[in-house]
Amino acid sequence: MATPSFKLLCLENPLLDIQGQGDQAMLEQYGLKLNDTLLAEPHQMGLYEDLINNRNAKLIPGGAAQNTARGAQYMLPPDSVWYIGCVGDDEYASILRQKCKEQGLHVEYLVDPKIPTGKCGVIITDHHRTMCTHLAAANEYKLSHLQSPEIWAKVEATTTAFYVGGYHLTVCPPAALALGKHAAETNKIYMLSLSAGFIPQFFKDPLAEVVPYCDYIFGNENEAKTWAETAGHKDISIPEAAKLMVEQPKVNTKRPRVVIITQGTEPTIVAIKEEGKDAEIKEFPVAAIEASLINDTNGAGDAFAGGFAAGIVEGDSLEVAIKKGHWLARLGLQELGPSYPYPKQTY
Ligand code: 26A
Repeated sequence: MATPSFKLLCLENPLLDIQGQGDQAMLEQYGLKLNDTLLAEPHQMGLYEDLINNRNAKLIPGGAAQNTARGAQYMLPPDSVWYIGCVGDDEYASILRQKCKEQGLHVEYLVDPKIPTGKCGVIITDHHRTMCTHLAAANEYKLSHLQSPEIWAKVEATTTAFYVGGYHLTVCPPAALALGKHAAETNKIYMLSLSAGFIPQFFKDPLAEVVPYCDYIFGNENEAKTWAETAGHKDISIPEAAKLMVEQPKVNTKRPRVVIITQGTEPTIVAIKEEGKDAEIKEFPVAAIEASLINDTNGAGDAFAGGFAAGIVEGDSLEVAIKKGHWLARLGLQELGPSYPYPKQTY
C-alpha cells in the first residue's frame, strides 16, 4: 500500500447543498437576485424546507472548497487531499462524511454538537444557480482546531500546498492567515479563491490581510471586477483587474504570483508576476461544452480550481494545470450539483 501523503489541505465551510428547480417567483418570494450568493437572513430560513418539500430538492455535498477538495482528490492518487472545517453532530454531517469517504477525501472536521451542520439552498433556474447559505456550525470554525497538535503536525509534516476558500474569510480569518504564514515561511504553495462578489465587497479587510500570502488567486469575472472596484478601479477590463491583483505586495518572493480569472466559456485570463519582473497576461481558451450536455452550473468554478490544484500538486506547468481545471469543470457541469462522474474518468 502506498504511504499516505496528504499533500493538499483545503479549508473552508462544510455545507450540504439542498438543490432544487426554482423559478422567478421563488427567487422573489425569498428576496434573492438571480445568480447571487448570500448569507441567509431570518426571513429566508423557510427556503430549505420549501426546497425539500415542494421542489423535490436533492441533498448533495457542497461547500465551495470542499467541492474543490473532492475534485482535486478525484484526479490525484489516493490519500492526497484533506479538508478541515466545522460541522454539527447530525444527519447532514453524516451525509457529508459518508460522501467524502466514498470519494477518498479525508476530512478532519471540528464538531460543534450544539449547532446544526451548515447548508446551502441552491435554486436552479435554467443554467443559473442562486445560493442562499445558512452557515450554522460552519461559522464556528476555530483557530485552536487548526493549531491542535494532531492537525498542525499533519500541516507541517505532509502538506505542501494549501487551498483556502475565500468564503472562509467570513468565518475565521486567523486560520486562513495561519496557513498563509506557514506556507510563506516554509516556501509551500498557498492558493485562495475569491469565492463571490460579496467577499471583496464586504470582507475587504480580511481579504487584504491574506492576499500577500497568496501564490495563486482564483476568481470569476464578476469577482475580479468587484475586487477592482473595491480597490478604486471602476469599469476596467478583466485583464487589467487581474494585473492589478497580481501586482499586490507578496510575502514569499521565491514563488511568482498567479491570478486566474475564469469567465464561463470565454477564455480564462491569467496574470503572472515574478519578483522583479513585469506582470505578464495570458489567455487560455475553453473548449466550450455543448449547452445540451450541461446538467447544472453549480460548482463549475470549484471543479476548475480542483483540477488546477491537482495539477499544481503534481508539479505540472501552468498550461497543464489550467487544462486539468477546464477538464474537471467540464465533467462537473454534466453532473447534478458540484459532483464528479463515477466510475471515474481519467485525464
Ligand atoms: C459563506 N458562504 C456563503 C459559503 C457558500 C458556499 N461555500 C462556502 N461558504 N455559499 C455557497 N457555497 C457553496 O458554493 C458551491 C458552489 O460553488 C455551495 O455549497 C456550493 O456547493
